[in-house]
Amino acid sequence: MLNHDHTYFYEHYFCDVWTQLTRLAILLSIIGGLAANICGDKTFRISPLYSHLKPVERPAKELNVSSRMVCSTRCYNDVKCTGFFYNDDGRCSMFNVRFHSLSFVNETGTQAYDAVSDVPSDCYDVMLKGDSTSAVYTIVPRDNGAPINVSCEEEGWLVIQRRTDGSHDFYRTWNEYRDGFGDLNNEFWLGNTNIHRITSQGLYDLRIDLEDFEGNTAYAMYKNFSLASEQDYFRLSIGEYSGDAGDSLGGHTGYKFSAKDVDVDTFYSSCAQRFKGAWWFSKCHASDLNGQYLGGSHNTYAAGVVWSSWRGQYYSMKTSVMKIRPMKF
Ligand SMILES: [Ca+2]
Repeated sequence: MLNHDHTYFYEHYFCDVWTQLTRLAILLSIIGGLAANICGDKTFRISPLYSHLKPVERPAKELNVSSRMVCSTRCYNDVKCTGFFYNDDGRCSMFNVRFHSLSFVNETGTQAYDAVSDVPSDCYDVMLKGDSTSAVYTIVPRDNGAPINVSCEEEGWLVIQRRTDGSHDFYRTWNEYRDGFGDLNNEFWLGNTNIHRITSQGLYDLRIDLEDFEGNTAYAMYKNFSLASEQDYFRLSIGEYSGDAGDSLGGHTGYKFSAKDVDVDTFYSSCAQRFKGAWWFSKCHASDLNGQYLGGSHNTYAAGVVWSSWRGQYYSMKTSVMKIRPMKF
């Protein structure tokens, strides 16, 4: 998990000087008929996911500088710079794209500093802005489409599904799963289109937290989670598993999403109808966290809120939370 001990590196460089320069710039812009905002209110914070890593992609600019401060000043003064990587040996790598669209390799002594964006594109941005509490926030994905209200949890996690008490019916139609339903403060599905939009803007981890009725908990993590578009039936893509709940989702990668009125599974009849759920069914499933809320042990094979590698096919979870965050390398 992330280290909470360090304080965020938080800078407003030469703002007094820049405020005056900005006034001059705005004046010149007005005279010149330009609309450029030369001095924004750019601040940098440590990106906790990216320490001792460097991007594989080439930086927009790479400099040798005398200190981290000089590196941040150079990024601050560059309108396009959205963040930088500074290595203790003096290398300053400036980037014009958000870090979670990059791939990384290990490099000792490097730390990432992300420019805090005014409009968060996920809960990790919300956290970098300084809003660390679990609550509902409005984000705008980087496709600049419609804003989305999302439930954020600590450490930058964005919740895409939650079951807690069986208060909401999850036996729903394709369109309901596409658009999302439920209560963001309790039980809900965020919506396949929303999940597709968010996971299309970078590389994301998926974390699944489970709790049974005996008070035991377990989790599963997957690298590189994304959903395809509706044209491709929100096909599931996930990478490497880790955790202690066992891997009950890896076998579903590459499969399309099926709901009670859209059967695109590989079973001779409808898995969604048979088990009253909605999932990336094959013939049918090792997991179905959108199954019926049956409240613990039961007698119907594969029914319920299922994660078979942890509690088997005859057990329905008390709590299920599925959440995503920019990928930790
Ligand atoms: Ca079928």
